[in-house]
Amino acid sequence: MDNKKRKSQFNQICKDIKSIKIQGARDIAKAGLKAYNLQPSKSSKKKLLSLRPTEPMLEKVLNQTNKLSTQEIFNHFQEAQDKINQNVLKIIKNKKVIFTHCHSTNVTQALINAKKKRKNFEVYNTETRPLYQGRKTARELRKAGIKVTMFVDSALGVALSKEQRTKKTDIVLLGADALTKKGVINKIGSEVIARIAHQEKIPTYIVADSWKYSKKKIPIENRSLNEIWDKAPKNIKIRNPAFEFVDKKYLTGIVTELGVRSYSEFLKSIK
Ligand code: RUB
Repeated sequence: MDNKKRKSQFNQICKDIKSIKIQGARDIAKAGLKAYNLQPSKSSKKKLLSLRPTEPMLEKVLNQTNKLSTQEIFNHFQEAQDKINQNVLKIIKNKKVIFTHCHSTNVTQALINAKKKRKNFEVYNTETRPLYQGRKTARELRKAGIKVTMFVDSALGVALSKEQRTKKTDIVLLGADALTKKGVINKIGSEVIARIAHQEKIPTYIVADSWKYSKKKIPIENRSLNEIWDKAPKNIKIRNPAFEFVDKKYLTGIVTELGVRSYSEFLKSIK
């Protein structure tokens, strides 16, 4: 492939990551690596890391290109997912209603696997404004034959609360962009979900590849205001944080390729 073509493919991947056509930590890391291989340089790395600043797994992957081949890194993703799928089966044994948010490949693949293994459950999910990643989740799960009920984000209390007329949510499964010492970072809305679930005594688990762990301080990405209100009147302030921090105190545990652990046990196991 000539240089011009490589450059244009690199730019296209960057565009797709920025616009969230490619989204979710795992697919961002995979696509980022593919782009880096087209133009391996310091400036490519800098550019890729600037696209979605809340993605430590992308950084980890790019930092490992001198030690591991692309195939070995891709193998890790697949092997981790296979183990995660097995481990998720252990926690959703008799759970009937599973709640999830946004679109996480680690979560959706585990649910699709559970369906294949003939687990009987249905999923409640959020639409995930402003970019509606919940639709992607709903489509994928429905295609796999899983019953899905989608809620507007502001109805997540209804979806989680026992007192409401919906069926009781039995378990919450959330993905993660970053796993840190104090808790995790995931799509905006995750903290309030985990907090309500905690209050309602609904077990909440993070489902994630352990490569998302980082010791660094992770910045929270703020996205374009046009995603919320295109051509908004000038004197209205809008904020569009893409992610938020979820304190480990709200989490029942974390499911990674290393097993099902409490969050503190997980931290010990990756040290
Ligand atoms: C996606 C999101 C996902 C995590 C984990 O946010 O918050 O829960 O990235 O995803 P966005 P995965 O749509 O803004 O990228 O399990 O696919 O790694």
